[in-house]
Amino acid sequence: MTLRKDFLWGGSVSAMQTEGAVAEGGKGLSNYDVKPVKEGDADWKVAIDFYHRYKEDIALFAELGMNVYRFSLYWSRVIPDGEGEVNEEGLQFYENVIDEMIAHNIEPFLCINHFDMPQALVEKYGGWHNRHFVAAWEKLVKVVVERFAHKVKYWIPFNEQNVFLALGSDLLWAMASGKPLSEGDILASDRQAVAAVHHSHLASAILRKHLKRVNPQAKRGCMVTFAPVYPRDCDPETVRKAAMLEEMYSHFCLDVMIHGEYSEGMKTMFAKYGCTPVFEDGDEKLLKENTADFISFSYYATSVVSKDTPDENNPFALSKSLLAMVFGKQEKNPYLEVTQWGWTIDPIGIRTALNTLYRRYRKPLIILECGLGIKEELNENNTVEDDYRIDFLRRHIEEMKKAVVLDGVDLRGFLTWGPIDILSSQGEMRKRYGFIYVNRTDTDLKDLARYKKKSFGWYRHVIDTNGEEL
Ligand code: BGP
Repeated sequence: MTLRKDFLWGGSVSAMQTEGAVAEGGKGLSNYDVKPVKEGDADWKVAIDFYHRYKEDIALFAELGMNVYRFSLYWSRVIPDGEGEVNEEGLQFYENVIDEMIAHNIEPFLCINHFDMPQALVEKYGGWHNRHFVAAWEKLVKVVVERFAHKVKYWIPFNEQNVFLALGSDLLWAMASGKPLSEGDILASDRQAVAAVHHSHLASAILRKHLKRVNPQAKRGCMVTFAPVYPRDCDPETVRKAAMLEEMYSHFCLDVMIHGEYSEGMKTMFAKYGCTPVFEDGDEKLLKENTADFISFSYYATSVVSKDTPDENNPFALSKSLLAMVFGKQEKNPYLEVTQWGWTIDPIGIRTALNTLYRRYRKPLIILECGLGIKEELNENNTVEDDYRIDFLRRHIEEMKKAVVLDGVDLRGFLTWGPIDILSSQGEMRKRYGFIYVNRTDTDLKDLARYKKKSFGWYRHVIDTNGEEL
């Protein structure tokens, strides 16, 4: 048994990490345009200039053999103030990109929202904790679905929807409130975070409802980041804590997207901490009737918890601390190496993740992000000998295949993060994931020329052989 013949091989990106042209084509201001830039990092103004170079980039993706490309929209390019007039020029840009992909036999995979928000909405309503966002979202979704539902087969509403609950992180700044949360009242913040996540569930269901209406054949998915949590030792208390963290971090969200309701455990937790989400008339039905057909997820690293992991009595604090644990500030796993950014390198974890998700939900899965972010420079032959990337991906794909062939997981695709070098989520150009090198640094735009790395030929061969030859 091998991978399906129609297996999806490709790459994922987001609008703000690639497009640039932030003040062109009628685009409105987004929260990223006003986000303070850290000393030494890039800003989002040019990114990799995909807005002007999409034809060249899509031709390269086709040469790489990709049959799917996952991208997102800048909300403020489609509706500059978030809820008013539609910007036809912006919509047309996305239509051109979609048509270009189709012309190259690349399936467009659309993520409506990847952490960006029109700044006008942020200033008016604060963020996703405010239900006004749901109404504005419905307008965006109607426009996009009516325009693209017959061209785009794969749809997800949000990138890493479970991260909405990760209070205190930079991401929440971008997603849930639009500005740094005030220190202090944990419960108030939790209430906001739960409200934001609840509104994101309603928004997801709204997307699926409109897709069903316009093109019932469209694949209606959901997306989370999934990180297996390992107990540091076999003390039952540590094991319990690890399981609870995984529950709080990922399953609380997937339960709603797949079953259309919160688990009993979450309802009890919400009640205990005074965070029960507010349901209006029709919400329950909306969630129940518009669940996801497939689960997609990002996989980068795994984490370790010990009995001493703080805040054991406050599950919300626990889930927040998970992000920090995954991304570097955690207990070391003595069995694993870490990247330059301190993320564990754990190929076996991808098999564990696939099994956990498939056994619990029995839905088709798509790995939507995976990859190695590393500092790189062009050599004198205008390439990068990135054997470490080949090794990283080879080991992950081997374990992924075991999940399919030996464990029977229904996996439909594997997309790497950043098939071309792009800005990192924090706005760093020095953290590169691509098979294609982009000639710019954090602070010097240079000529933005594209060069193939060694891994380009390797990934092309993997795709050509449908993962048989790694
Ligand atoms: C995910 C996000 C992406 C992305 C990726 C890699 O969490 O979906 O936006 O950038 O992680 O993270 P980073 O860019 O920080 O290395």
